[in-house]
Amino acid sequence: MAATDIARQVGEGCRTVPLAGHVGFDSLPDQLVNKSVSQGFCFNILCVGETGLGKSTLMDTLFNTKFEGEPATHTQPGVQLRSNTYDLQESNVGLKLTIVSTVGFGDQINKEDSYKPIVEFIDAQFEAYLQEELKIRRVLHAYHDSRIHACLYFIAPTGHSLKSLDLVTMKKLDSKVNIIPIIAKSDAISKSELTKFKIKITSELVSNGVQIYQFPTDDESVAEINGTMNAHLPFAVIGSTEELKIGNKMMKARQYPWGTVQVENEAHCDFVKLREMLIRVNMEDLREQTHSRHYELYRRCKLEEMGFQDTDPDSKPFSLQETYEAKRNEFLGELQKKEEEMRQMFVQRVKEKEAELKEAEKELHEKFDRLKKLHQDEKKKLEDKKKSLDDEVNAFKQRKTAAELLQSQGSQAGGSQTLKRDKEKKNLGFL
Ligand SMILES: Nc1nc2c(ncn2[C@@H]2O[C@H](COP(=O)(O)OP(=O)(O)OP(=O)(O)O)[C@@H](O)[C@H]2O)c(=O)[nH]1
Ligand SMILES: [Mg+2]
Repeated sequence: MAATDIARQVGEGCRTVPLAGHVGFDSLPDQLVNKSVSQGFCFNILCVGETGLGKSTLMDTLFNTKFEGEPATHTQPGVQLRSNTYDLQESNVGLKLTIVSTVGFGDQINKEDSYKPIVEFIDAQFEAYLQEELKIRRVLHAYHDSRIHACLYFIAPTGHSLKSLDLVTMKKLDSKVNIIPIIAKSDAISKSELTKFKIKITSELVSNGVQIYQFPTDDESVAEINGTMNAHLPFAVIGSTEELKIGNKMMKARQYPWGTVQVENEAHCDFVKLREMLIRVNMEDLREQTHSRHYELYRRCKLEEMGFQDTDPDSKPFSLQETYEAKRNEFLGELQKKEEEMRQMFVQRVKEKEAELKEAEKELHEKFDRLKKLHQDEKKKLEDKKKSLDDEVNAFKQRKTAAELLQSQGSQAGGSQTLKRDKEKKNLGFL
């Protein structure tokens, strides 16, 4: 059968055929569920908030367990991120949960760069996934996906307004991660103040163009609950792992000298709303949004940065291979240009060095000539001196011979004449 015939059959003219009996492909969704359950799931939460705002306590309360983690000091020189992964099991569903928490956030005098380590961390997880995706032999099903699915942004319960650090950080993160803002330690704020605080926060987020995560309303089954919950954002939460007996039930609560706050009481705080929205209703949507929106954006920017395009300047489709070849040619051209430049530079250097050496040789010759002349002058002077000394020696020898002659004559003439000889010696310069 020709290829065009096949296309016609599966395309517009595709017939609906009634089945005569049960075939079994209605079990496909079950197969999918079984496969997913056996593979397990992963969910990664990032908690961003100032030191001591109750991040660890809230995570412990949410997952009903005690995760390890030391409280941070307020003396950190910069912001860091601490990541821990846990394997959790509920019924027959396994969940690989990663909790990443900021350490030292908001503790520095200069908070200008506080958002950077967080952005870098999120990007690093995207980059790791992209690298895995680009591998020739990729094993994405076994890959531990560390991309952040939800960012719980802890707002201090000031009852006033958002701090500039909060606005700047959320603005930098909103295109990279699903931000769910929460008012931490909301037991510190009165009911009427809380209502005003929520309105203030929402209006500040809108006026600064910060996009927070909206629970999806396109799926009918959850549209109503999600729509209602969107209106409750930011959730005001309280965390506690302490269980107190209230009535005849043990409940998570915080006890104060004046009374008790129940974490799971919706009249006291929005903890239950957060748990429902984050875990029970929208966990899959958060994972999905991370992949289809935030990761997709990162991937697109990264590939464009690397020079890949889907279309050429005339809007014609441009395949990956064409892009690769164009890039390769561009690279080879640049390499050749660089090589030529280096060759030219090398020739120029050699010429300069040659000129330098010639100059040095000339200087050496001049120095040699000067020294030679100096040496000749010196030699001449010494020869003159030697000659005058030779003359002196000769004159001395002559005088000596004359004196010896006189002496021998004197000894013959007798001692009377000694005086006279002495006188003559003196005249000759011997006495
Ligand atoms: N009043 C009140 N106190 C809370 C709440 N949640 C936690 N705390 C207390 O706040 C203190 C700090 O809580 P942590 O959970 O360690 O805070 P953290 O944000 O993890 O702190 P670091 O990891 O050190 O940045 C502890 O004493 C908690 O008991 C809350 O909702 N309300
Ligand atoms: Mg902590």
